[in-house]
Amino acid sequence: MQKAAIDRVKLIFTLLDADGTGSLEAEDFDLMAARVVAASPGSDEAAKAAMLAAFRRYWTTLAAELDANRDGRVTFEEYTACVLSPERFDAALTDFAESLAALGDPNGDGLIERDLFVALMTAIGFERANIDALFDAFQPSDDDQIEVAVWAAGIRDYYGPEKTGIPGDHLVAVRG
Ligand SMILES: [Ca+2]
Ligand SMILES: [Ca+2]
Repeated sequence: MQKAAIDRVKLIFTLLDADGTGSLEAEDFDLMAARVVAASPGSDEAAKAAMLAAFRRYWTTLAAELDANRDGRVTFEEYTACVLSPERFDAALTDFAESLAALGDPNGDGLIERDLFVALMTAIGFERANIDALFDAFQPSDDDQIEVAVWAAGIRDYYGPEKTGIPGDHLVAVRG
């Protein structure tokens, strides 16, 4: 696994541990889903329900595949298996990426405005400067919007062990 992928995985593990216990549990994913939904007041109930369901499904899949000792929590050592063999998580990762991306597009026009993108990513825990750098890397249009499909693909790439020099690396980069 490339260093870039390891750095991305370390960062996302730290953010996914929303309650700071040092490992991932079901509570982390409910907490994160609640934060993201609270940051998206423009989304309708169906979109919010889909987001909650996507976070829970993500946790269920992670736990089923990665909680090797079945103690109800996934440690960092257990978590790294998902980037070592991403093919095992293909369906769950696609669902998660598409649900998160869709939440940024409450009016369903296939585009995401920067303000909402920042709100969502801030809720997950990323830093503002890194969020803006990521948004810019997705090549926003003249009216400062990115395509939902581009973001969904970017989320998937983030977990790709062989990926380097991708937009998602901006989330890891030191600010300055
Ligand atoms: Ca936790
Ligand atoms: Ca475990």
